[in-house]
Amino acid sequence: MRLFVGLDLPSEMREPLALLCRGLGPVRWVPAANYHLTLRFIGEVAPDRAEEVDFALASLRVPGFPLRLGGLGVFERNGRIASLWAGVDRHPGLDRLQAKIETALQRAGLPAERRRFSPHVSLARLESPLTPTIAAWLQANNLFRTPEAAIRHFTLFRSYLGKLHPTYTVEAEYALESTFIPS
Ligand code: 3AM
Repeated sequence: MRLFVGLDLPSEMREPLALLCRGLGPVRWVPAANYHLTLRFIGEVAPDRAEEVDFALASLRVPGFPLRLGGLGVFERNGRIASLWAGVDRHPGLDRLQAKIETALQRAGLPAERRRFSPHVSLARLESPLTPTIAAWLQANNLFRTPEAAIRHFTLFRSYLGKLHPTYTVEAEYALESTFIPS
């Protein structure tokens, strides 16, 4: 099974994100139901390894924290834009959660993640040079910000690859501690 750990976005963030996703011609917009913030991509694992992952994640004790999305950006691959995303305000609570997940998964036997944590919410996938239309979209929406929302749990998602979009299902949810790190 193909797994990743992430945040299921609070409902008050989904609508403002969905409103951004128009006006760019032939790009593959991420369906609103798929919006998430990846904390750790795991990839294909056997069911017994998935159980160990679940056990490791369930043992974490991490406080809740506020999350706010803001700004837009792009990831490039081979000189072309591969995705458009909404940025995330950095917060010590988010960084602590990501670091604890990484440590727990390594202890459970997964190889270390080599890529630096770069929190974002993917909005579109494409394969295109930076066209004037994309540049204008980035500029027009760059002041985008969502309201702040309290994060009280994180999620182990299962991903089923599809022709156009993957489908994500919730394998498990893990409550954060009731203590809360304020903004
Ligand atoms: O959170 P986003 O949507 O940016 O692109 C995949 C998606 O990213 C990414 O994991 C998230 C949940 O599927 N992903 C897919 N394959 C990956 C890989 N081999 C990967 N991330 C790292 N390594």
